[in-house]
Amino acid sequence: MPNLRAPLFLLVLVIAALTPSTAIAVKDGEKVRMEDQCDPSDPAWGATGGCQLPDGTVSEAEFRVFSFMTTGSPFVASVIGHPAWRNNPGFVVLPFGESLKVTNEGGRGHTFTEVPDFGGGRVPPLNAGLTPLTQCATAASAPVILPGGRVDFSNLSEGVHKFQCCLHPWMRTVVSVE
Ligand SMILES: [Cu+2]
Repeated sequence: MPNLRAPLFLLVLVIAALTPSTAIAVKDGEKVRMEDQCDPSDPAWGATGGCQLPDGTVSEAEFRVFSFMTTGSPFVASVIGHPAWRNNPGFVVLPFGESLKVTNEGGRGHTFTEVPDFGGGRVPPLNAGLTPLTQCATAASAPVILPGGRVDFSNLSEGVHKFQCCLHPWMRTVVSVE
């Protein structure tokens, strides 16, 4: 069998080199989009501000199933909520000195909060066993970015920064400032 190690290694290098330009869709300089797919025709979203998307398809009941909130569903000791609730992309390489622009393109409120390590947010049923983070505890420490809202992080130090949503703690982005 031919030794594929060297060609595979080269392929990985090529993919790694291409990743920043292909994985990060930049619109008006934005780097991360917070997304969801709430269905605006479902009144169940109403209690906490409603759903402001024109065309989302996920009912609140479907969201609950993915978030292990349904009564009687088996508890799963990992935090994997509804996959449509996500930060896109989940990994960003940011040149030092460039600002990190984040937009909420979903129909629900989200936070984009820097944390020392990923953990639980401030909605206990969505934490799936994660310990709530103090950084997420209040609206003052982790303000909600409403649908259509933007936040801009400048002067990020070199190194790895972890950001998550304090409402949906599986919405995560790692920013590597280089
Ligand atoms: Cu969120």
